[in-house]
Amino acid sequence: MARSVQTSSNFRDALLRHLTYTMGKDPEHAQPFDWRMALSHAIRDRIVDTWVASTRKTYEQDGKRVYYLSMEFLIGRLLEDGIFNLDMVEEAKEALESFGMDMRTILDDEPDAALGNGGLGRLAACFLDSLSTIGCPAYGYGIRYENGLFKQSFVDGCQVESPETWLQEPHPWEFERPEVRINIGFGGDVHFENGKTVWRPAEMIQAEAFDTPIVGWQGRWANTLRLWAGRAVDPFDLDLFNSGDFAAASEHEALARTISRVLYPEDSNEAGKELRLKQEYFFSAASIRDILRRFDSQHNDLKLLPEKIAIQLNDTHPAIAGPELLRILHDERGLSFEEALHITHHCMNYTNHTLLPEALERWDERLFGRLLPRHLDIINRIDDAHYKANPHRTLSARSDGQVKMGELSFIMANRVNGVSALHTDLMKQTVFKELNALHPDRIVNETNGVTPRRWLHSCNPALSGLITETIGEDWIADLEQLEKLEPSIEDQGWLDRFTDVKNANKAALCDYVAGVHGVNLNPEAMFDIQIKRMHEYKRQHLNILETIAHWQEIRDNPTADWVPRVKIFAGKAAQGYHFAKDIIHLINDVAKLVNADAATRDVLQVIFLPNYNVSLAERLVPAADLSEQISTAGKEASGTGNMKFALNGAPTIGTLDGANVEIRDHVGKENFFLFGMLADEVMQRRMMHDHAQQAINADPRLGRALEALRDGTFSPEDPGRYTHIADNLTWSDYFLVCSDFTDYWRAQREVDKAYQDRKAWAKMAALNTARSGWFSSDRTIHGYMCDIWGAKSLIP
Ligand code: GL2
Repeated sequence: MARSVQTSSNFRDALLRHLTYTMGKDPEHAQPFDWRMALSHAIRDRIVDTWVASTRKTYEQDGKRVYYLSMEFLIGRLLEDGIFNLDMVEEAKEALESFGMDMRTILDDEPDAALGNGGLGRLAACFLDSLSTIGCPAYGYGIRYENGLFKQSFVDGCQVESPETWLQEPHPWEFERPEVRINIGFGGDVHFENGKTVWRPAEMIQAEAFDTPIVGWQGRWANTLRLWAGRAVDPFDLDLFNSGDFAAASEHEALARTISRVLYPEDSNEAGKELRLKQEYFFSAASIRDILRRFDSQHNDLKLLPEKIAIQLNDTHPAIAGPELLRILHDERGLSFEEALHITHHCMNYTNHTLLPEALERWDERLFGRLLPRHLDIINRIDDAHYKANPHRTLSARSDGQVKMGELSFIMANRVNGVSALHTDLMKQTVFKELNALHPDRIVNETNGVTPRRWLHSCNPALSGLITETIGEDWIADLEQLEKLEPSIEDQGWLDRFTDVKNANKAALCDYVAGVHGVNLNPEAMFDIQIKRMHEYKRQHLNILETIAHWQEIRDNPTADWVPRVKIFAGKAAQGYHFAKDIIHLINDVAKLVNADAATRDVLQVIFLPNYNVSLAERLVPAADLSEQISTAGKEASGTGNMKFALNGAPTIGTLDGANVEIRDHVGKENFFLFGMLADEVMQRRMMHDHAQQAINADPRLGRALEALRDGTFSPEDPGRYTHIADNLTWSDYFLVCSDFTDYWRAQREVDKAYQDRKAWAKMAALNTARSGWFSSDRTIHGYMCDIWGAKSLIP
């Protein structure tokens, strides 16, 4: 006891010291921003102690290091994460309160670091947390985008984008490393000189490192997230300046900075843009140089590389790291091509995150050759070597004038993994069918997971508290212990407390929505939530069509015993994805009409919350009653939102797609609302030319809902606004919204029925929590360490 009072007063001193000497403010005049910065620095100091010790230990033990290369790290806010991981919640709160400050206000002042689009980037952030919790020596490498994912707002129901500016205020978590600057070349030509191949780039951009420490649970280990920023090699031309051409004088700097300026906002969908390829090479090449420099500081035999390092390519975005490592080993370090290829192959691994054909990166070889002429030669040689061993044209990383990054990654990698059992199987059957036949042991599965620290302990403190009181706190780093909750679920008193937690979380969400958006939600209603990127394959339009049909039915019979629901949506659409933006507009228009309808508003409300990000997810997930995971089977590689909801006690309504399959296996089929076609049925159904019309003819509810889109019910001021959506669904419907509608409707009515029995529902919700322990990213990372990296924890 005495010790905790002591630490607490020490921490108060630390906070005051940073407020005074780091921020130069007196408590009397300090603003929330000043307090946040002071608190962040005080917390950071503690993290740095662990960080330094972890780095030292890695050098001493010469452990294998894991390098996670990713274009995206959707880390969100860091202060709350740091406080929770250091187990300093009470100390921080008390220290702030002693100055009359409220911790929630201070935590909410931090901008989200939105350096990612969605699941892929958030998975990378969960992995960093797990790597540090487990104590596996690891570095995340990525890009320090000045502008993260755009901010979304609505004007008359339409999505409007504005730049996200998280770096406008000082960012307290990073350490600039001006001594780590690496020149990265582009373009130019390739010469053969004195028996050696030499690439002379035409343009150089400098990559400067910024490090953020990532601390694991209980502050036992901390790894580094190293992000690269673009800088000019010669930032300023004094001659031009003196001659009066001020703009041209800084042009180099401006051009170099564009490389780390913005995150490309396409999710699962890449266009062959030159700047994107430059970004990919920029951060991959800087990372490879850095990895080799660290290796060289401890070793002098390159053959040891595969024993000492494992590189994970997060999708194909960093795939060029393979040819780059090979180039350095062969051209600069003098290894034979075969030896360089052998070493590279044993260091590289590749995670595939999507089977969508438009998302499998391909580059026009003229563009590629213009930017990276030597790499194109090397890819040809890699391809030739592979072809010699396995003469089969379709396996090539180059064909039809394109460089195919998926095939290249597969050929280069020692292990290739999918992100859920179904996705991995489909990978073997479809995109990598032939390559898998040649290398049958290369593909492995590592089903995704989420960090329980952020996605339960910190975002849902009331539930975390109840769990800890029931089974102790070891579950936080060993999530499968949640199964120990099962006996308590049989106890009505305990179940009532579980329900109280959910109700309190819903009430908090209602307060937030009322305060920020001026909309009063009915806290008694079922909170039915679909939050994720907007995409046709995720089928937000299936959800809103069913909502429309349900609304029509309620209007037909307003006095029936309807189960009140609040339908909550959130998610961003890529700027150029017009159809997805029209679906947002439609949902907002439906919300406007339905929420104003006196005949239905007590039992049905619809809301689309703007600017979905990690922080909003942290509010929504704990307050959900029902999780919507309704993608066309075979299209969602895994999903991770589905895991967060189940963990926080929201049963899923979903298709057998991605990790839903494994979630249902774990929570039990009686605790999951299944509907829809299976992946192979989807493929077959698509062969029928009139699948949509057949479905419409068979279900008058669907026909009526589509008719409401056509007749301008939701857009009387512009009656034709949604005709194209109705037409698309009637005449094309690639994602089979119509074909799955009737079964979705059936499953929704089953949900209604189940929700009416509140005790049974509470049990179902609690079983979802108790049985979701397997979906921890700690389990996933243990899988990578064992099956892919051969890496070990350095925490004793
Ligand atoms: C994604 C998949 O679409 C998603 O299903 C998966 O959960 C994540 C993480 O593995 O990866 N692939 C992809 O390109 N994005 C994803 O979110 N953007």
